[in-house]
Amino acid sequence: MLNRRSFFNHSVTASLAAFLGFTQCETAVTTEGTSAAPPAKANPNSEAITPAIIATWPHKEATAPAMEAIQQGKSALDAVETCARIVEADPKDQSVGYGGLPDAAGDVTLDACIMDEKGNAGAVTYLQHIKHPISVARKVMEETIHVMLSGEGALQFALEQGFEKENMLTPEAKQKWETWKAENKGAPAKANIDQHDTIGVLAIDKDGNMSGACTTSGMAYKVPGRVGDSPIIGAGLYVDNEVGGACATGVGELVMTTLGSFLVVELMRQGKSPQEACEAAVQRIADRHLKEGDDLQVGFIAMNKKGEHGAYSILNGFSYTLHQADKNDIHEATFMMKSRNAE
Ligand code: SD4
Repeated sequence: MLNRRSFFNHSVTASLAAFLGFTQCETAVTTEGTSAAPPAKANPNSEAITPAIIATWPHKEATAPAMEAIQQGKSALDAVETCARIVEADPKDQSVGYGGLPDAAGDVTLDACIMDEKGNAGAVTYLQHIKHPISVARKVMEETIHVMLSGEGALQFALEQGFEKENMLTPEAKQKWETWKAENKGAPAKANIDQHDTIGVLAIDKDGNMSGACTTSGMAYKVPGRVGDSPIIGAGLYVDNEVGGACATGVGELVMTTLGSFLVVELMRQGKSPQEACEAAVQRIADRHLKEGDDLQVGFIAMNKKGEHGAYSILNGFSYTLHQADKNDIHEATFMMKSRNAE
């Protein structure tokens, strides 16, 4: 397997890296040939920071072990991976990993991405048969020169890395898909508010460093081949260790076309609070994409380097989990308008 080290030890390293503009890696090569990434910038506020984890949707069962990992000295990157893996393995969560609802053809295809405190990123899209796409995404980040692998290539890479091929379609998910097929006569699913439960998670560790992860089985009964926002760096997830991070959930098409999570982080960089930044990003989506009568959901969570957080969605019903200062609680996000389906 060609990894960052072997690639950059190759004789064409300098010229190719310059040609391709690999800013992520070019400063990482030492004379010994090791591939240490540049150190994360020291966090000026680290003394004031307590570790924190924020995740989309009610996932206390996942944020608790992730916080435990941080308290034991693990990094924010380890914590977000821990959190995402717990949800990926849960067959009851029908929007993530094992147990996720399939596409229109009955195939469970998974999307995930991860970002560390140095700005490195890894992603997989349209990955089948692997229970932990978030860990494959991390391997892409750490073991290859690439950011994203897709489909069959991603699967082959995962198998080479020692991941096992498994069936991701649970009997419950299969049953739902069969009912959908019978009722919809094969028509593509409409994106509505019931089909979202993607986990996006951000963490601040004891050193004050931030990382993030996002993992999903995507929109239920999607057109085969469809990839959503969740594995797209800047759309489903973005982390800048100097500013903060953001994650998205909901109708991926709306998030991808506004690069929603990047937008939230850039708005925080410009001085907005995490809450103001989430609200402005939702407003941008509404201005650009929403038509009268649309009932489409997008929710953002954000956290800045000070550990301040925000959450906001288009429609009511979006919630998030915040684990901070010994409290691990679920909160309802504020929203722009009520769903037409709301009681
Ligand atoms: C997607 N954003 O694939 C994801 C869907 C989602 O819970 O949030 N599902 O569009």
